[in-house]
Amino acid sequence: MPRGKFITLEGGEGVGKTTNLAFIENYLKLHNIPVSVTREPGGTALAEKIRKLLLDKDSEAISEHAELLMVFAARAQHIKHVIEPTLANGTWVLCDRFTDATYAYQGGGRNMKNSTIEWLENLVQGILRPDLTLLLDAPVEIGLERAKLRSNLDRFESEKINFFEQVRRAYLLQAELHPNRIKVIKANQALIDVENELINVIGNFLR
Ligand code: T5A
Repeated sequence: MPRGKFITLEGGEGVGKTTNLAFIENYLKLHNIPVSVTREPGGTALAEKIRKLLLDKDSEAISEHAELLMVFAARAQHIKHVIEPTLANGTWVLCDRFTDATYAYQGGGRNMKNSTIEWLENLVQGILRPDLTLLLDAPVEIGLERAKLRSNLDRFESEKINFFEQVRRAYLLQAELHPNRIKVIKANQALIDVENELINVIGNFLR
């Protein structure tokens, strides 16, 4: 049984990841590809508990190092108990955020060194990297407006605008560093146009 492919969906707050996840899942299923959808931080019972702690805006101030280690602790659980067994079983994994989010939020947003993140990435993931990453990109104000309409703001969403500008820049830098893996999708257009761009990129990947 061939190993499944690992696809990740990335982008700043409110760019439409959750909205487009279901669309991508259906598109893959239409092509008879077995796919399992998951998310980060989260994906296992323990990792979901860590997610809750990370997003709680009423928690005590979380240090940058604690935040980084919590993200990777959740990821270690997720990889061992969900991602690796699913891929080994021949099922594709479609994940809402992965380590590019760490480079964007903890690296870009919190100014943690990329070399530190890379060290943890190698420790926790070994050789595991996504086969394809879809980066939804939109001006920060648009994503935040959408996020505000949707629900109460969490601990990350309560950050200042400069934080999100740094997150966006770090994401785009990741795309420049990994042009074969990371495909940038324009997210500030009508949903149907976002979907068409996704079909284009995923169609090329399937071929
Ligand atoms: N985090 C995560 C780290 O700091 N480090 C890490 O390593 C990882 C993995 C997780 C948080 O954790 C941080 C980053 C995050 O802050 P999350 O829930 O995964 O949080 O991320 P959010 O960005 O908060 O997710 P959201 O659900 O807010 O945003 P989405 O999923 O991008 O947006 P979505 O699909 O919910 O859409 C928002 C609204 O916009 C509308 C939708 O209908 C919805 O109402 N919309 C559109 N409207 C018009 N045109 C379009 N094209 C639209 N697309 C969507």
